[in-house]
Amino acid sequence: MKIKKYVVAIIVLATLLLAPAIASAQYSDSISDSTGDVFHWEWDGTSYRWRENVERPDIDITGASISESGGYIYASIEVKGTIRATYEIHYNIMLVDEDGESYNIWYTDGVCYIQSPHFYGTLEQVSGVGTSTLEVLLSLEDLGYPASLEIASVETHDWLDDVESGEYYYDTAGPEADEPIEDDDEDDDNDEIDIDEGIIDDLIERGMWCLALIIIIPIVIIIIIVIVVIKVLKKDDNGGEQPPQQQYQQPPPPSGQPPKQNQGGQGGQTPPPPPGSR
Ligand SMILES: [Ca+2]
Repeated sequence: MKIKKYVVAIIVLATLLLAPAIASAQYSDSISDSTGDVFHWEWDGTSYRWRENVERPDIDITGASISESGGYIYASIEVKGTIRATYEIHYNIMLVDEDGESYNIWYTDGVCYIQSPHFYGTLEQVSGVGTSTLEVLLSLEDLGYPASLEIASVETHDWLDDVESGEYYYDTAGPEADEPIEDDDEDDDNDEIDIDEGIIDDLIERGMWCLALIIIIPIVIIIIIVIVVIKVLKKDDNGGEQPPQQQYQQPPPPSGQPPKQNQGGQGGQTPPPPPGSR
């Protein structure tokens, strides 16, 4: 019987020790993105323009994934072409934890960086240059042991030259990706977006506001005038009547006149009878 009790006690103890590991179950996340959907931004010194759906395979995101196992996070970014280690190109993946905290990881010129609430620095365990998938291994200890992580966004940049040349390529993916433009014009055959379209939209929006103000302002002015006129008319009606206290007020007696005697009061005196009447 004692042996059975010891076995039960060991099982209970082992269960208690393993409970945290069981509670922190493995998790993973992944996103996918279409190909041939790279943006192109261009500046010629006087105006700029976006082009959509441009071919740029080495930064054209096709997917990304993360998975947690054994105290590490494995993260990957997959592109249509090949991962390149050059300073012109950035590969970036943004993760968020259960509290909304961000973990930003980006790779450029052969170095992988991370910026998180708990850690800022470089990551050593990076591979995939020359293949289609960039792979990064992150320690949960460095990340502060978040309970879970999800992919917020994946972005890539290819700066053709320095900033002065005014040209770069850009791709985005993920639920919180910031699309540089939204082209709703289906008649735009060459997928070029001119800056004038934004100005026109802006003018239309401003025009609607102006129209609304043109309608609202006269109505407000008319309401104010009506209120003022009603108040003035009421004031005039009250001014034509004498105040009750002035209309019925007893005028003061003239100076030198004796005060009026009280008729029938005790203070009154009966005049004497004429002589011979007795
Ligand atoms: Ca893509």
